[in-house]
Amino acid sequence: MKSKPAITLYHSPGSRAFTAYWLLEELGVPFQVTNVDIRKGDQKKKEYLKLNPSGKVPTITDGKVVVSENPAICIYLADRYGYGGLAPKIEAAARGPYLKWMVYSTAVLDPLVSLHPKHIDLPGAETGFGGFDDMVEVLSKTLRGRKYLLGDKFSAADIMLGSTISAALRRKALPDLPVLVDYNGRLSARAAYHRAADATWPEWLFA
Ligand SMILES: N[C@@H](CCC(=O)N[C@@H](CS)C(=O)NCC(=O)O)C(=O)O
Repeated sequence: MKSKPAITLYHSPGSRAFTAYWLLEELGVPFQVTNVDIRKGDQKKKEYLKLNPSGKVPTITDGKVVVSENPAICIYLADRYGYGGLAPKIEAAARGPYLKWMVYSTAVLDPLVSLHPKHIDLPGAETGFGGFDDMVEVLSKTLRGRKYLLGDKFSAADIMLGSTISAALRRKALPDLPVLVDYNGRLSARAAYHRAADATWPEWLFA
């Protein structure tokens, strides 16, 4: 008899849970998916709030370990199942920028691409996440002439930051600059990205 995978991904179609799904596909570890339909309010049910009091997806459990917040999930999974591969080792020079981009993805990029399309552009110096144009400049400069965030080596930071860039480009929440479009093209050509997209992006979302 096959044993149940240790990892469960709490997931809703067409959501930020795509990021964790993509990483799990890249890592090639067995996992099971529990659907938490955010459009039906499942994320606010008592049982789920015990796992993630914020009432948001994704969350993962791995045995007794419970992790929510996408960058934390990515850091945890990549360290545990891809250490030295998708996660640079602690002593590697790449570990610093790796962690920086992980945090940047939801501390800076996510709020800016959520607010900018609503024409909410606060002065950069007044917020922790800074200005939209500065963020676009930082990303463009970083990715210019570079295959991935850390250079030639693809890492879990590309999954974390790249999935946010990918979704933002699709929603036209980021300008379609060649440097961003090309980067997104490299990421979305990956087989694991496709498997995650097929499993998690319903067609009605793009209708
Ligand atoms: N900061 C969270 C954001 C997660 C998030 O915004 N999830 C959305 C779906 S894309 C959600 O669960 N929304 C349902 C709700 O807030 O009721 C992370 O990085 O994991």
